[in-house]
Amino acid sequence: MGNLYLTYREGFPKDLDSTFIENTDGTIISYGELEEESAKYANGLSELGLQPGDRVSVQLDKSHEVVFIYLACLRANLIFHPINTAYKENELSFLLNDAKPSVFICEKEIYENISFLNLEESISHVFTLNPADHESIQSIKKEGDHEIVDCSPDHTAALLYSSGTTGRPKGIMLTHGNIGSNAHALKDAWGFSDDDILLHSLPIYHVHGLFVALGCVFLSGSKILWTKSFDAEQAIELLPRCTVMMGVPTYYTRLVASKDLDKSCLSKMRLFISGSAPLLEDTFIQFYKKTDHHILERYGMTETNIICSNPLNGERKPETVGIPLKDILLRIVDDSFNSLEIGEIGHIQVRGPNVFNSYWNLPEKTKEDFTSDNYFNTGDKGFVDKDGYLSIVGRTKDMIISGGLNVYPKEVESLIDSYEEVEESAVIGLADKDLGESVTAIVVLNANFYLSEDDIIFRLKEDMAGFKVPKKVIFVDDLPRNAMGKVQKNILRDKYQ
Ligand code: MLC
Ligand code: AMP
Repeated sequence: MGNLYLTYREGFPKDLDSTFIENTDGTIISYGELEEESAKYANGLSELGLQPGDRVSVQLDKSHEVVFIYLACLRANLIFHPINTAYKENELSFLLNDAKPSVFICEKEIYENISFLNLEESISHVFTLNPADHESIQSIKKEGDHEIVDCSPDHTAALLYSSGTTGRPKGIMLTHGNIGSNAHALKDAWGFSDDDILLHSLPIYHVHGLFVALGCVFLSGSKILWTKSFDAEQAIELLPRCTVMMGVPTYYTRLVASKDLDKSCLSKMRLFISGSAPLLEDTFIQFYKKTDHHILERYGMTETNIICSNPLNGERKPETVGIPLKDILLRIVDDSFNSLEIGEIGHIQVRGPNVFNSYWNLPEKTKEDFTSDNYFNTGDKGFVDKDGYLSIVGRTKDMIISGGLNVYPKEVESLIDSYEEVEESAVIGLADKDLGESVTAIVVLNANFYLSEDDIIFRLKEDMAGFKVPKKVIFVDDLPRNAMGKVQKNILRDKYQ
């Protein structure tokens, strides 16, 4: 059987009373509860009439209950579709119209305003999570054993969206095999055991918090200290009880900036892992000075899960993301896809059991992103050194990573350009100490029109998730263009840095 739930369950501790999650209010969720609750939800979802392959879309604040629902979907071979809680109506509406879920579980505010979402087809079952609500997902739970649905490793387990250069989000279908094989590779690479206690402060609607972190824990039967979000002071209070932490680079820059971080609170810690965005050498060095720990940096993406990692034992080189994980092939190629030598910069392509098979309903786009010998074009550029360590030096995709979240300039530009006062705009990322890159809009106004920075930010916040909204707006008379008429963003970046 290729069902990912069974893969995970092999790692659960023998004693199912062992703690899986400890919440900050002290409540404990055991592995036994995880089994039982996920079975109850799976029974309930099946009784609603859902069939393997149907989507369950979830836009909920972080809670252990969402993990139960994720595992329930795996058990019943339904496709789990987590949605960023920051998404506004327009963004949510696009995703739901595209994914066409049979079940949508959301916060009460969205539930009560579902009619504003302009759904092309109504969703059969919409629930909240709060047991006090009339339509709570908790009400569908059914006691009793649940027979895990047989499926192949090629069945889709999860649908995660990432935007693209066109600004239109693409659904990425990750299979039971993709997620399971990567979880095994990571558990081994990072030496997870049932002695581990992971500080889990990441959101669980992305690969990092959902598959990377939870996968290592499930497969090793280890324990999680679970926080709603990342707060450096809270993390410093919890770290004395932890052995491993995972985070985006912003978590580490915030920890380094805190006067309370020192070696005395890290007596049990064995490993700090960073990913989702570049970790600056300065952060790596400052963190080591304060903690005696070399942060382990790794590289991944939604389409591929984790590709490369610095070693657990061995040299962790700053500004590299290490070597490919077990069974993953990586190559650096030129524009004509010829393989390049050590040290030469080119496009990063990957192949392996971790790589997704196709985009949701976008066969042409899938074809475009894979080579004839089935390597996936990551859209990242880099080189490999003599020891096989990969360094990422840029991207061919126009994308900004702010605090570990991707922002696609095209999406922000399209919205700004839709304002009648605006002639055109260019959105760029500028280096930022806290967020890595900070979204910045360069705007040309139409003659005789006026709009302030605050006006633009205020309007954008109405229609898009806050993390995409520029932190700064700069007004100019025109945008620099090359001979082909393309806006030269490198000139803008150099000028405004
Ligand atoms: C929140 N805000 C951000 C932001 N996060 N702005 C820019 N970039 C971000 N990442 C804005 C909000 O809109 C809000 O704006 C204000 O900041 C306060 O919100 P908050 O939620 O209180 O912010 P904060 O707690 O400081 O969050 C920052 C953060 C968080 C870095 C802790 O974004 C985070 O946890 N990021 C991790 C994302 C992640 O898991 N990425 C993994 C992707 S998977 P206002 O104006 O309304 O006040 C992947 C694959 C792989 O990439 O390799 O792992
Ligand atoms: P996402 O699609 O949200 O999963 O983002 C994946 C992208 O994040 C990759 O294609 C890289 O551009 C970037 N990324 C992830 N990890 C790292 C890292 N350690 N260093 C640099 N970039 C990274």
